[in-house]
Amino acid sequence: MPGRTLVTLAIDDLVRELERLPEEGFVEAARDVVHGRVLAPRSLEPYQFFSTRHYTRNLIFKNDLFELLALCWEPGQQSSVHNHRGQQCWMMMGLGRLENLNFRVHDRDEVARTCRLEPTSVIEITRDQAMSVDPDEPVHLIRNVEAWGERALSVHLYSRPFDTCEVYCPERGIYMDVQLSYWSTHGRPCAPGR
Ligand code: 2CO
Ligand code: FE2
Repeated sequence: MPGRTLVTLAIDDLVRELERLPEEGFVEAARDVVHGRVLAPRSLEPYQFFSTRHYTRNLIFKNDLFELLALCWEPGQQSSVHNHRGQQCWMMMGLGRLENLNFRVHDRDEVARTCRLEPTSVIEITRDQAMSVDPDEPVHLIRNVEAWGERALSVHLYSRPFDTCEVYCPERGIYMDVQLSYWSTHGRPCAPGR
């Protein structure tokens, strides 16, 4: 949000700040927090796990109301096109920057599990420009543009937590449910040596 003074804080302080927010009005208050803060990169070191295979999902904190993850992206890595199960999603950068591509879903057939995707907007997420996923257009893809040649670490806030999502194949016009998993939780790898 232009014109706003950004406060730098460590990830633990962000967790504490979010934990203090009341359940009622959490979405509005969390959006203000996310757009008004810059994360101290060193505080994110315990959650930095990069893989050459795909981006990694690293759990920082979870309760009934929200979940906070660090996602680590090598240059060229990207997510699938996916949704968030109707939950809110905000993203802040800890390291580097990412590109967000939004899609509009047309002709969704819940029985055949088919739809058509229309690309709509592209948004760059930077350390001083966090992003809120638009609840009216929640299907998106995130990528770390290869030509940028820089690793990225993004912090994702979800409210409420979810552990499955829908993944869309634009070329085939289909979508499916996919289970989400963690690479590490609270700084400890889930399956060492993967
Ligand atoms: N939602 C994806 C995930 O949790 C990352 S894209 O940003 O929301 O893996
Ligand atoms: Fe997402």
